[in-house]
Amino acid sequence: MSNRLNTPNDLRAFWMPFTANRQFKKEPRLFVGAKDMHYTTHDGRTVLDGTAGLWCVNAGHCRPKITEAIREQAGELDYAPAFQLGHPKAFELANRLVDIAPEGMNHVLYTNSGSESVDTALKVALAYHRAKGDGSRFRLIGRERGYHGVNFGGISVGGIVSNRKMFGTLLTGVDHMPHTHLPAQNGFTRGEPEHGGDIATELERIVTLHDASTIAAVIVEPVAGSTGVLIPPKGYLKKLRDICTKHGILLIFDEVITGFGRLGTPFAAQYFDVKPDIITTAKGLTNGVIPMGAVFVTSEIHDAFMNGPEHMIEFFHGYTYSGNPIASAAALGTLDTYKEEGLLTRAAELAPYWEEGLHSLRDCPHVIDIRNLGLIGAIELQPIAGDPTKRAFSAFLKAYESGLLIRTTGDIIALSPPLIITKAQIDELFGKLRAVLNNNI
Ligand code: PXG
Repeated sequence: MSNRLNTPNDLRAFWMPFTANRQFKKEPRLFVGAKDMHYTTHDGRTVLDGTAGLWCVNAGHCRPKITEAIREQAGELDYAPAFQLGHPKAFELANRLVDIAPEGMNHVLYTNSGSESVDTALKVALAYHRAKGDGSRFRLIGRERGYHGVNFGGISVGGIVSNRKMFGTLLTGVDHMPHTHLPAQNGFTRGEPEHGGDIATELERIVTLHDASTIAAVIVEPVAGSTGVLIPPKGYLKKLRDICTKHGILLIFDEVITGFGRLGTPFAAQYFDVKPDIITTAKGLTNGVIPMGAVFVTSEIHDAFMNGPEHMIEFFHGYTYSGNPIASAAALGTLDTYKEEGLLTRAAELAPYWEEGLHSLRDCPHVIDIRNLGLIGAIELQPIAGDPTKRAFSAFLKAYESGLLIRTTGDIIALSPPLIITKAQIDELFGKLRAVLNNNI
């Protein structure tokens, strides 16, 4: 036996993100290893990953191509300045990304996270209008229940109250469209809901209120994830596109969770056949292994900046780690893995089986709704009266004890397994979840 200490002996210093810190530190849950579909816990148990980490490990864990790419790059070129200098892999990666992106999304800016991708996209949108001499377009429109990360731009356009209310005035000039969740009409829908497509016309009302000439961009998640999985009603995204086009407003799809195969196409824009002007990504770009994000823009947007003296910086924005060599290598290894194993389209094959398994839980206690699309699933539970979130958190703890990783938000269980999951593992996942839901939560 090695002497390696798998359990840190003091948990106080690390203030953990989006975590019930006091509960966790009383009953720690640590992962010390992972392979393919499974984690290993500090007490030596195996846990089936029903969430791809945090919606990011799309190719499964510790995949050899990715590990090897990182190892090699670390020994060859560890860091190259990101401003006024470059290195080959950042360019190679951008070309590979453009190849799988919706047609016309020909340029990529790099970031280190989804939150940075969102703030980058909002800044590109504002600066684009200004570069075109249309600087009166300063407003940004988000949506209720939207999640766009935790930086100030993202929480301003975001619509999750607890992520906003503690943080002052946020960005000014922001408005929100209504969310699309209609549980009474659309309960237990398989795939895209029938009702609610017309909610998109609320954007017309907002445009009328503020006047189109003041609005720079609309940002939405094509499928809202963090709020508890809201699938867009049929026709909704197409209507948003039409309204934005009509009024010269940029449409941003935040594809931080839908990007890289989650719906069975490389991006949700392709799944819904709706073309945004900007796409934000992160997570699956490097399989979650190294922090990295990418923002895709059309040639029209990019080209609007390419004027003025050639020695001048065209866009005053970027990060020390934009296109970092090790992150770029990890992303290339990830894209190789996705390609070799057909992972960017695999969710399309598995989706019907996934849907069947998920909806078979309808008869379990406290289940008030089930929703799904691609390899995403959500089970909404009836909250305990006067004690919201407790029932789902209890399900999370019981699932973890039983060897299954799920995510919960409010009283909603969200599922998004690695895209390598097998049918047998789908059965195992829903079998374990059924036992949890039946276990007095
Ligand atoms: N946009 C969207 C649509 C996201 O889902 C972000 C931006 C921010 O990404 P970063 O990399 O800054 O965290 C996200 C992140 C969950 C969960 O369980 C979702 C996210 C992060 C952590 C947990 O729903 N989404």
